[in-house]
Amino acid sequence: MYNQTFLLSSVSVRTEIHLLIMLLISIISPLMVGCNNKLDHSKLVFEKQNILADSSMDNMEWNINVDNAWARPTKADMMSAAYFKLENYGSVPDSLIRVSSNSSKDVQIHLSYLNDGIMVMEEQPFVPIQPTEQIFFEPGGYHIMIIQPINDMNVGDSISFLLHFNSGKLIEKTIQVGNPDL
Ligand SMILES: [Cu+2]
Repeated sequence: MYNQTFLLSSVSVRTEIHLLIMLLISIISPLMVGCNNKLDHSKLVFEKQNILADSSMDNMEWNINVDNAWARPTKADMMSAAYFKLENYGSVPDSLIRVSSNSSKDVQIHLSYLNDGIMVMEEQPFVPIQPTEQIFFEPGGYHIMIIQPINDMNVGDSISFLLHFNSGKLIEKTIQVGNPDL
């Protein structure tokens, strides 16, 4: 009888312990899952913030502008030139590597300079531009050579150019024919 009672109580104690463990597990499990979810969620938020930070940094870092653009009037098939100020407002260096236009069969980046008192010009494979730097494309210096315009370029006309940079960035710029300062 004593033994039986002991056994019974022992069983009941074990059952209680078992139930207690089950109860604890049932309480802890959702907490653990909740905790994991929270970790995953904050990780996702962190990754998302990083992506946002990266893309906003990209925008902040690369910021090159074309201002004061104009092109010299000419007749179809007669060479002309386009001028502008290139300015790097961003924090990364880049290089202008090509300029194209559907208004001319060929467009080249040139540099004019004095050689033994004679003005010569040479095609440039690229024009590097550092952060905060301004590069003036102007008569007697860098210019965009419009080799063979398809149509007459009259004052007031506009020509669309595409500036290709080494970074892969492109600037599309519509340039007015005629110097606004003249
Ligand atoms: Cu030239």
